[in-house]
Amino acid sequence: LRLVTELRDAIDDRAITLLYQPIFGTVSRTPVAVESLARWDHPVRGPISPSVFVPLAEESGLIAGLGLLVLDETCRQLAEWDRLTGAAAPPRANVNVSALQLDGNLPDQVLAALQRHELHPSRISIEITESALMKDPESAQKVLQQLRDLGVELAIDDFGTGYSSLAYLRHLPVQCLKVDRSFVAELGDGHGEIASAVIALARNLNLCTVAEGVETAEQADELGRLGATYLQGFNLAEPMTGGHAAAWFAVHG
Ligand code: G
Ligand code: G
Ligand code: MN
Ligand code: NA
Repeated sequence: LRLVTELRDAIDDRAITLLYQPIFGTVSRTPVAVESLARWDHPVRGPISPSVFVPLAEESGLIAGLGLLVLDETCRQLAEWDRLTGAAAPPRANVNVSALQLDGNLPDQVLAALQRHELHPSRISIEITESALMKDPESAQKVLQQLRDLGVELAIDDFGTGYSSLAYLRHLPVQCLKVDRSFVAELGDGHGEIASAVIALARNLNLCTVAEGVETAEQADELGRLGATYLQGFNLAEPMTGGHAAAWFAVHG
């Protein structure tokens, strides 16, 4: 209970910060996007993982505020990078949203954040977990279509770990599947079956793929052979602060 109060204060004080992990074109090996990842460095308890505080926020009614903070801060950071670097092809940002954010307010919130920071909607991609989509598929589909109509990209996170019907995929206005890192980890053990099947499925549906959790050069090479569109993982780049990312993109972008 005390942690909930502290989380509420942390959200109000913007003490929840974001790290940004680059996402690379598999063929070009150049960064094209980042995923924004929430962090809470508690003054006494130390770092608390989002796999702890996101569910806590969901249970305690704080997820709306946390979600707004993440959206606004990501857009603010994109606009700042644009001012600093003036890059011809500035990075896009993937934002994770919780199942509980997937309601009729989300499209307005995304649009407001984009407008506040004068960003084109194509700069943002919304990551939704497969399990969030399957909680209430009809209403999820409505919200996804509204987001898509705004011009933001949509990706299914942790793909393959939930239980979505494959047939249902065709009716969702998503552009990209994120191959769960558990399937990427298996590549090293000579078990590429699931990663291979997800990538092939995505290609047949004209969807792009982001392979997550790429930790070795061998995995990256194998994912290249399998035809993954994008790579993300510690082997290519770790999550970094917004300030560090500006310098990093100046060198690698
Ligand atoms: O960054 P890390 O591996 O610790 O993230 C753990 C989990 O928390 C992942 O499932 C990730 O998707 C989730 N997560 C990280 N940042 C956010 C966020 O801003 N919003 C939501 N809803 N989930 C997040
Ligand atoms: O569930 P989601 O895909 O949003 O989770 C993203 C999380 O994965 C981030 O919190 C990030 O810290 C973590 N991550 C990023 N790259 C790697 C990696 O190469 N290996 C592992 N184990 N985790 C990673
Ligand atoms: Mn994600
Ligand atoms: Na994921």
